[in-house]
Amino acid sequence: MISTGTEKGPAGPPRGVVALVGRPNVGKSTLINRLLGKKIAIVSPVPQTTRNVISAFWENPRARILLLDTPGIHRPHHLMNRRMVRSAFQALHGADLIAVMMDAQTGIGPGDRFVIQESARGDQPRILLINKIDKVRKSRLLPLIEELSHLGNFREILPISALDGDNCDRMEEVFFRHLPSQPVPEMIPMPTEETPEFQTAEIIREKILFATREELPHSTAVIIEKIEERKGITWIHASLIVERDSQKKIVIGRQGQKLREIGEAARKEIESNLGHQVMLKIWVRSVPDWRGDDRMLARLGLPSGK
Ligand SMILES: Nc1nc2c(ncn2[C@@H]2O[C@H](COP(=O)(O)OP(=O)(O)OP(=O)(O)O)[C@@H](O)[C@H]2O)c(=O)[nH]1
Ligand SMILES: [Mg+2]
Repeated sequence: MISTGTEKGPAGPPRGVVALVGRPNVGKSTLINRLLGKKIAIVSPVPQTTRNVISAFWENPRARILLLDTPGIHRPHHLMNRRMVRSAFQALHGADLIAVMMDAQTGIGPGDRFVIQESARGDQPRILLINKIDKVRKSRLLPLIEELSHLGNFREILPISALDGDNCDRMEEVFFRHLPSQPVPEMIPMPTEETPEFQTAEIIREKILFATREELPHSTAVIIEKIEERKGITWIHASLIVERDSQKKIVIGRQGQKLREIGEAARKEIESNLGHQVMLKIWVRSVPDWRGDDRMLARLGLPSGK
């Protein structure tokens, strides 16, 4: 555990925890990467891409903000999904400022209403980010903002595009305005993204999400068994977990082609992050119902409990 500051003292610059929450696929991870200016969270067109709360300090001269990216809030059908959603709620309830995000293109659905309602349980300030405005006409956006202004009692509503950066510079100001100006005595979990195992597993998982379709993205997980340095080369041994042998065949592909594609794409990105040669070995294992398996979920960094 680390502390974002327990010291007493004169009012300082704004500091605190900002949680980004919303339905799956609205663009939370895209935004956190943009704000930090580097990739800390994987992004894909597949809903439920993010499975863990991912945190990173957003340092700048005017504020010290811990940004939390969270799993998309959805109706869970597996123990894994229940834990994902619970961790998103924990992040939300522990935050000093809640940024609810929705997708301008899809408009307000029952999932958004649920998130808005749940985010209002505490007394923290909340802002609403309407994302993907690059995809909608102004004539559709204005009535949407009007409708939302009656819905959630938000301090501010900000239309943005996390993809092309439109209006994202204004977000800094919005965060500064609504964060407490006193140090916040808040204990938060150690940022998960800092471990090389987590980062590496996520990069591999991202490549799987792009290389597979239908049920497979949701039925796969990646576990890093070992990372070792030998003569200037990083050796990574990873297990790619699927649920059934039939899925094993798909992810390996004809003559191993699909798995080679996934491994190659992941290795290139890991090499570019590390700045040196990487050897990546991936074994595919089938673990029936791993999404309901307590030990597996613990290895994947999901919180314990029902
Ligand atoms: N056009 C457009 N697409 C966007 C924007 N922001 C995100 N996307 C796309 O939306 C998809 C989902 O983005 P993510 O950042 O993974 O969404 P998320 O909310 O983190 O999703 P989960 O992790 O599943 O909860 C990706 O294909 C992104 O490229 C945006 O501003 N405009
Ligand atoms: Mg995400």
